[in-house]
Amino acid sequence: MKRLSFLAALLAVAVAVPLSIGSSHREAPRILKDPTADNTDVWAFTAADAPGSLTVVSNWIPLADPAGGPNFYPLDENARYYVKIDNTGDGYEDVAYRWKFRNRFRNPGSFLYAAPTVDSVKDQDINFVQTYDLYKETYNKNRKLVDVERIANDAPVVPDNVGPKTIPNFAQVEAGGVTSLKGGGKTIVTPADDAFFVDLGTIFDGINLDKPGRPNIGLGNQGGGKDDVAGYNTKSFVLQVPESEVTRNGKQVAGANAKNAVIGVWSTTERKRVSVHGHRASREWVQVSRLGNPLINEVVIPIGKKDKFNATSPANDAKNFGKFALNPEPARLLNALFNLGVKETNRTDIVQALLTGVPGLTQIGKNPAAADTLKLNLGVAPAANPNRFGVLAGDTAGFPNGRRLIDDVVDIELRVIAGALLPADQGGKQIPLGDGVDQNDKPLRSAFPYVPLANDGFGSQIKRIEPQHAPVPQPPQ
Ligand SMILES: [Ca+2]
Ligand SMILES: [Ca+2]
Ligand SMILES: [Ca+2]
Repeated sequence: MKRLSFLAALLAVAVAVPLSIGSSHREAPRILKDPTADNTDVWAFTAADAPGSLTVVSNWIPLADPAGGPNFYPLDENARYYVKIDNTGDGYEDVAYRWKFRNRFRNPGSFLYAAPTVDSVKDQDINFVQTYDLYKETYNKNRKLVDVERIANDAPVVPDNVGPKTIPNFAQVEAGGVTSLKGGGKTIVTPADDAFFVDLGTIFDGINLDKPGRPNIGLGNQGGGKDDVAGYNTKSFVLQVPESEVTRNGKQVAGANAKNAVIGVWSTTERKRVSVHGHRASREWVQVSRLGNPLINEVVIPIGKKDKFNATSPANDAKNFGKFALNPEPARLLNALFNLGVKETNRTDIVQALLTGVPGLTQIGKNPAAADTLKLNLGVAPAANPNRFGVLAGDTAGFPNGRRLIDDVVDIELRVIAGALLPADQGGKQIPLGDGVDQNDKPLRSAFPYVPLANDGFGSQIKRIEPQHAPVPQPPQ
């Protein structure tokens, strides 16, 4: 048991460090210094109340303590925030949605973010005012930008949830931030409770390994985990557009087998790089962060390649990172720790599930690129009774067919790495791995914007640990 404890500690460190906190929160050396540009999770699904539309939730700014005043968590006027869609299977965007923010203070003479009481999203008591334009970009098959259309103009960002004295009815204020889009659909940019849930601290450490009489495979599927993201907010960009806005032929999707049914979704952030040649400065937009499937840059891409991952296109993933998906480090770690006999090499099942797509379900076209985009079949109807294990549990409306807010991607990916998708004669195993956290800490909502309501600053549950000072040594009497 001693050896197991040592290995458990080793694995906890090995996994927890790159995982950091969240699906993609502070995951790479450069982006962790730039939280306003750091995208943390993407969800894409067909909402039960919007069956003919694509719904995307994309979060930026990790681990926002709700009490983080006086400035809270503005989005950056100098960054480009994108949700991108590939509908041809080459890993390049065909449609992209870009948010452009503007900030101002109504009263620069005050230190308050907002004064009591704020009753609407356009209330004059909001001091820090943030608005945005949303642009839809369209690319042709040669990857040339052929159209840019502004589909929302000067829309309000929902203010951060300061507390009940300043904002007595946050839900009402938030509702005013829902903005209709030219071409159909709607969007909102709002603070929200982070819908990602994971037990990091004890993911492999508090999993009943030492319980007498149990084989070493009851790995965390017994519940009892601690959600390390609980209580934190993030900024949620929620976008809901008619399917015809994003499909390759510009038409609604007739069914799961339709040729236009599957799309790949991811988010990116761009910043301007300034180069000075002689006395002339030139500026170009460069990508500083990206995210498709959860946990790829955290646990599949090694630390030395994480910045490169953030800067590159999904179209080049096979060339740049294919070997890391084929031979995933977590498989080796699971074996080192638990001696599970997990297949460590040539994991074409993982490449298929996450990168090329599952044939007949999430594969785009006949010969798609191995690209880290979140593949969604828009023709699959929402499940009447969604299962947090998604496709692994036979619920084909869930991850890795898109990703719903309820999907337990930590447990799913652990089980896939352990061999859940492999045939038995190729090392297939159904091992009940998990982190013991089965759902978000705050309730999801059944209607737009679906994400859990933002935690308020006054009532923040984030525990602060004060530095412990050793007692000052006293001279001997
Ligand atoms: Ca494409
Ligand atoms: Ca949460
Ligand atoms: Ca879980």
